Amino acid sequence: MKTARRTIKEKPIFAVFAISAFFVVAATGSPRVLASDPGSGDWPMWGGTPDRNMVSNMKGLPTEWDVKTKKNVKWMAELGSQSYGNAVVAGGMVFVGTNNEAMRDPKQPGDRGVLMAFKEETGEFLWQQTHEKLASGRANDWPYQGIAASPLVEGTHLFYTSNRGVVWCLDINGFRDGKNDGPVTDEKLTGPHDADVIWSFDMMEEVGSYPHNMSNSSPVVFGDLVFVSTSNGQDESHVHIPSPRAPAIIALNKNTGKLVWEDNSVEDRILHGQWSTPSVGKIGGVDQVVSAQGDGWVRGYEATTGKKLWEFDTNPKDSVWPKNRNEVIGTPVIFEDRVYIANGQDPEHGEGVGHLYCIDATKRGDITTSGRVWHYDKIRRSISTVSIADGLLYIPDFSGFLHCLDAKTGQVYWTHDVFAAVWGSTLVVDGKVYLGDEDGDVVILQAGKEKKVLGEMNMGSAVYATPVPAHGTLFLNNRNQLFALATAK
Ligand SMILES: [Ca+2]
Ligand SMILES: [Ca+2]
Repeated sequence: MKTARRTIKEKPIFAVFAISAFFVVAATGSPRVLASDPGSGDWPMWGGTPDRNMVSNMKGLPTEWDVKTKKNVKWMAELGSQSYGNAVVAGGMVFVGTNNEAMRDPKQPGDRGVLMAFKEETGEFLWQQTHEKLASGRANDWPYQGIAASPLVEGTHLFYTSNRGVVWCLDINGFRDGKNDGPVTDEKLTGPHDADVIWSFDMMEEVGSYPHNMSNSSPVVFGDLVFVSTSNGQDESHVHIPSPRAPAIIALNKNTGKLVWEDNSVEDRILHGQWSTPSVGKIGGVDQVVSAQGDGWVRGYEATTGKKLWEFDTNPKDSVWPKNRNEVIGTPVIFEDRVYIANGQDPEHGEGVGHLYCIDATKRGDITTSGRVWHYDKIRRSISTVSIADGLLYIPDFSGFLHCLDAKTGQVYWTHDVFAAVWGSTLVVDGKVYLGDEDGDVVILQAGKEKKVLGEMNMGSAVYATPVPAHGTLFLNNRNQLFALATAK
């Protein structure tokens, strides 16, 4: 195996999962339609929309800024020391996961996972929810990793997965609306900066999940259901699976938090952990939830019933874990009846070979062969999520190469080396591709078949997140700060 070109700092993985994007196109020669744009100016979930394609119709986002001189920096808010959750924007607020090293409340001290809410316009801190670490330690809840999932906001409700493997539904207005929303009304902390809980679902308790190192799934909603991966995995021996009967994916009623369906097709074949995050979209006329799981397979389910429709193995049959058989950490992207997904490994495992696929998800059963539209093996291990815009697909790999391919054929047009590990994913907006890296650089390239670098800015510390566009502002967190970037008027 090739020696790592980049220094992989000491930290496990999980967090990323929340980090990626996409776009699209157009049917029939009509003007381009970016079907994956949220359409509201908000960015209410990981990926912006349930198909997780990180593309946006927004115009006028900044293409240059300087975090030192504050040029085009609208505001900056301090986060904890490690921030793997990706920001989302909705209801005039920005929500992001981090740890408790920027402690906002002395009554809630020590290492915790923290979800913070800020005012979108000013960066004013509004409220937080914190979670102590699990007593089982790094086996299930790695120190200082904080909240590693991206929240999802629908109306006034916010959903996310905590470091303790609990799915939470909160009121985005907290107690600032003067009302304790239920059914849960017995919160211990009810001040203006505390979270108002609506319901919670403990995946370790309720479905027996044993998260490997961290729970990180970013929820997605369809109808009355909210879907998450359980992160069920191996224990610290990296051999034993304590909970082989726990599901890989669950569907909860979004109003009550009650379990509606679950699936465990993986059983005892988990290679390591399960850190991918599900997507939802209409494929071949059927509303599907698509989930990449711990055996390196991707599975599609009928969203409302949980009926398994298809499954696809992302590894060559002769591959061997962990040498060249991979897990899947990036998020599946759904675009025009196809599913796009790359595989890779925990960053702690370093670099290695990877695979990127375009899958025809209208097929049924084991579609590893029948559903393979194309396969690209020039990618290295990747934990990123593709973006698709104007017929082109963009995806970085963990070795730091950004690949631009024809989305229909898999033909490669160009690659670009950012010379640092990439945990996040691309955002395609206004004819440009934005991508951050572990050295803290954000590169902006021209979208299109010809490679052209437009600029590069450094954020002051590692960027594991993916840029998020909302109302003309670009929100981006580095390891410990959240920036709102906008062209000064
Ligand atoms: Ca409330
Ligand atoms: Ca409440």
